[in-house]
Amino acid sequence: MFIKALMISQQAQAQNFMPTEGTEIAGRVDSLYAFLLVTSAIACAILIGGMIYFALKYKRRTDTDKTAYITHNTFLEFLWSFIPLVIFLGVFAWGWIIYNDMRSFPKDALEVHVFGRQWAWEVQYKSGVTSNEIVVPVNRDVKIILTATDVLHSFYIPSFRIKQDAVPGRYTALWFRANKMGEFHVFCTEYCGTSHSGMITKLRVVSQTDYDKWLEEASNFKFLPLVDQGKQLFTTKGCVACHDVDAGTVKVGPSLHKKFNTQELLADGSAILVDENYVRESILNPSAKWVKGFTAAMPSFQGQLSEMELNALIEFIKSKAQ
Ligand code: HEC
Ligand SMILES: [Cu+2]
Repeated sequence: MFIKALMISQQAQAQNFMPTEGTEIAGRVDSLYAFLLVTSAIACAILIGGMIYFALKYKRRTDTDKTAYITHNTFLEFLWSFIPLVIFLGVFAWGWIIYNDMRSFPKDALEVHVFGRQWAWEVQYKSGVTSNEIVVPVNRDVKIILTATDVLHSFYIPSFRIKQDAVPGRYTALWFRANKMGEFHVFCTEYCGTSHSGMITKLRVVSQTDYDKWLEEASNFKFLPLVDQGKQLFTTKGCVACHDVDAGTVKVGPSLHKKFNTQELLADGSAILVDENYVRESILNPSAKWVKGFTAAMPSFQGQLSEMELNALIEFIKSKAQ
């Protein structure tokens, strides 16, 4: 049965029934899952099949037809209790072993910090590099240290079959060892507000050399022109979930395309020039002035952006004025 479960899990893989197995543990989770599926299917067939068979076989055919008077059968009852008990205990042990391996953190893992915020994942490397995608080397233990800056989020990599809550005010962690190169999805699986479904990040598994190269390039970030820094921040800080900058479309917040240096209509009927100070205030204290037709959906970024980052964001919004 174990072999069969394994075969089914491999077939499911081949037919894209399940997401790619990106780690060794993912394969073990799938085997257990396939085993549960197969034993459930067999139990279902025996139960429902047996019921239909006996219903037909012992159907009352004439008025005088009488069913034999049977109260119980100790041996049968023992069997149908004992066999499931053995299976359940087996499943428990099997699951426990996998779970234990998932939760035992390897020593010398590459540690990466990840913050959940409404509505983006922000990644911070030990070298100081921040990023909005997670890049890790293949065949290396990686430990993700999680926290959240506003509400509960949950960090989920379907291809690795691992998931962990990100809780404001404390650290949680998970680990994995990717054995396939490629791009994988990271989802938020704890409903966290309007754009929860857009809280998606890429996890890229690359070779050690590509990883070193990427890290070095990312380290040169502070030498990027302000506009380019702002552009990256606009994604990392999650602005992009609520603000369009290229097409003039309205998302949760107003489009910032061709917005700088124009007059903005406010909810109280007055108008204001969109200049550096207005943008700054909009970011740090969004409720100070409400744009007409919008709700107070924007979180305050007070304390979450350095002065340099603010400048970069403002320059980026400015660059979209043309
Ligand atoms: C949760 C959605 C959301 C996020 C995230 C968000 N904003 Fe906003 N933003 C809004 C909404 C809604 C408004 C309009 C209401 C108001 O004025 O507070 C707004 C207003 C603004 C304004 C004023 C725009 C205008 O037309 O006058 C600016 C500038 C701005 N946001 C910049 C940013 C930047 C920069 C970030 C990222 C650091 C950001 N926002 C993140 C929703 C968001
Ligand atoms: Cu979330």
